[in-house]
Amino acid sequence: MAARKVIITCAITGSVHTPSMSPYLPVTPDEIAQQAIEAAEAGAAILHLHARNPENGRPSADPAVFLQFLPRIRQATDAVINISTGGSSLMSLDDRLAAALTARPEMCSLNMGSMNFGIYPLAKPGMEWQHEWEPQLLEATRGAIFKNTFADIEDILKRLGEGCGTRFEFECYDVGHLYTLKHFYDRGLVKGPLFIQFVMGILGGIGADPDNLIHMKHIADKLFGGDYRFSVLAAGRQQMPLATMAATMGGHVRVGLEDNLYLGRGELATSNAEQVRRIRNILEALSLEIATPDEARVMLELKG
Ligand code: KMH
Ligand code: ZN
Repeated sequence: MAARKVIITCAITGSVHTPSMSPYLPVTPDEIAQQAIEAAEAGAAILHLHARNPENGRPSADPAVFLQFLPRIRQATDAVINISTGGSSLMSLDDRLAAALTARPEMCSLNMGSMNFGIYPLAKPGMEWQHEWEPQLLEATRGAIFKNTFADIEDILKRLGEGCGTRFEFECYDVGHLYTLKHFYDRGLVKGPLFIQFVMGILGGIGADPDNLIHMKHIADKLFGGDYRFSVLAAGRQQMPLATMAATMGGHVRVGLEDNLYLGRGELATSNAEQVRRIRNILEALSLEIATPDEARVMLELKG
């Protein structure tokens, strides 16, 4: 029997971490392109991308900034491009969709519910900030809602799914989000095979705990039967343990500096590729094979 292939997604920069937290967080278009290309060379089949203001590293939704790195990545790799529609909890929905509507990628993230998204505890006492916006942004998440209403989700499905042929990384931060996804599946607005990202360890969502992963998969099996694939991202230090567990349960994995700045306890990852190599080594040690971008396209029925 052919070996099962595991899809590695790498989330390159995100909008959670800030430049003062790690000198290795890519922020300029050059840095984002270079780290994305290296992550693909290391084995990432899917690159999940956000942009940042090149001047100060603040999360940006500006399509012009995305267009400074997307063509370089597309030219240098055949990785699946996945553009965030989550942006950050402080951006409007129109802003969050602008880059994806311009670039019309094969894949976009789609966040399956409104929630608190607390990153303010990342501001540790005594931290030295390079930019005033960093502590201000973290503090603002204390009073913000990450808004993804039923209407917002339907809007994204219509504009990007129907309009551009984009398929989705369905980001499910709790069990209830699986039922929301099932609602859209039953209405025929989303089609299998679904690619469900179990997002674990965000303050406001389900905890990064093995029991929760087992439960999420159990409910997804019940709701979607064989018509879905799952991947796991765990924020912070549970990133590698839960990714490993996901792969041994038949799933796929997401790593990257968007989700965790570290390689191990007290050791900053010096690049996204370093995390990709780490999970790849673990998977290969378990006799699991890594999916190429084209194999991921077949498994997830992407437009290519
Ligand atoms: N930052 C992650 C926890 C998105 O970009 O749409 C979730 C995420 C959301 O990747
Ligand atoms: Zn993201």
